Amino acid sequence: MIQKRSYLVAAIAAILHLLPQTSAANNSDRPNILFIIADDQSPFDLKTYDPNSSLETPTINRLSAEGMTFDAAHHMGSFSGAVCMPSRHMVMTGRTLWHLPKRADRKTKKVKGLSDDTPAPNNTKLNTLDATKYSMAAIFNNAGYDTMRTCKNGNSYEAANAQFTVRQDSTKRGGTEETGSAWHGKRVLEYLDTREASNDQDPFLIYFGFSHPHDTRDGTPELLRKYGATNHTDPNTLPRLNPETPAPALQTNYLPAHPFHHGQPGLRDEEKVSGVWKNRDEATIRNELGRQYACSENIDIQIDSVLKKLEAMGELDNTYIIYTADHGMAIGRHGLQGKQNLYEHTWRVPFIIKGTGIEAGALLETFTYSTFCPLSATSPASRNPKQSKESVSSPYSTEIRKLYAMSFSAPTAAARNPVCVP
Ligand SMILES: [Ca+2]
Repeated sequence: MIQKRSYLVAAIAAILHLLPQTSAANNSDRPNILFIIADDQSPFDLKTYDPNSSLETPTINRLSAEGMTFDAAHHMGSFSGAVCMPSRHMVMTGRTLWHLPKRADRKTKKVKGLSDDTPAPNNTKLNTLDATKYSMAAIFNNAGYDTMRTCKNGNSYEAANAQFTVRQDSTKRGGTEETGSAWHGKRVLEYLDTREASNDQDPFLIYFGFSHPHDTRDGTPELLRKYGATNHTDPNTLPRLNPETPAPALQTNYLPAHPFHHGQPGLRDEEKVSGVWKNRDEATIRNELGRQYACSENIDIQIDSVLKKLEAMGELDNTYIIYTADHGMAIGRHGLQGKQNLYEHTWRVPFIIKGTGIEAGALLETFTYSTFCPLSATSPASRNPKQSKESVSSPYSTEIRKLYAMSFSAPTAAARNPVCVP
């Protein structure tokens, strides 16, 4: 299953080392960061990763053409069916799955008597972490950045989320401007308007998160029409495909059922997603793909609005833009529906970065995990001393590890736990 190798970790380091460090630059020289994260999106939905996809995302395509596309970014799996949770912890901390703060330590309070410098392999109380110091927004705050976040609520790392100085979180999975992705886009635009009005010259980190295309995939009427889909709500009937507006074709790896049980009886994503439930027939899957694409194109539209605003402000060229998702998604591939499996469509993620010093159109086949590295905010040592030589994807690593491991809570679908790659 895993064939890509981490030959090019050093290349990531080279990209990041192009960026100015805190002590050497004044605010006007320091780049802004726009970190965009979708919820539940397979990279193969995007033309960037599958040219045969019918999803139209011209803005994301342009980011890829003008920036660097990672062709083998993965999330590390999960200890439970809530894949979002560990993924977003990893994003917020730069830590691997093995070093995430355990459930009891997800608050800012540290475990008594346990040092942040205690090496993780010998630390039986894995893993304390002070989110007020060692999480994304905290690091950027301490480096003099203004930090803003919009995203869904829940299934995330609350102590880290709380470090953003401006926060507009709400779960928006509806099919209107107010209830869907446009809501998140408007929060970012408002924030930029405020900065513009006050002539704020501090660099910014914006965490631009979306609640879609995670189900329920209620697209806007016009985008649903475009992708031949309806917001199907009746579990007792199947959606009807409109022959005049074809829904997306089934994927080449679609199956009407998984060849063996996926390992988690009653799993929500495989049995309870509105519009799909346990159905795996062609009409259901193609309709759901149409809904997924409608939601994803809406995300692309919101990103375009924000990039246009940055351009109008004269900030676009000084902004690093990262596009990713917390994990992938099946939607019929291999007869599965959810994110709790270890196929490439699900544990790979889109990962694109654009900005000064990054070669346009570059493709990086590096095997990496999509942890977000704090560009320019501070030194890696002060960022997180425990992690600096342990992360397989760390751009600061000086050597490539010979063993990768990832996990899932059940022998779901494709592989057993753990998967090791020599
Ligand atoms: Ca998710």
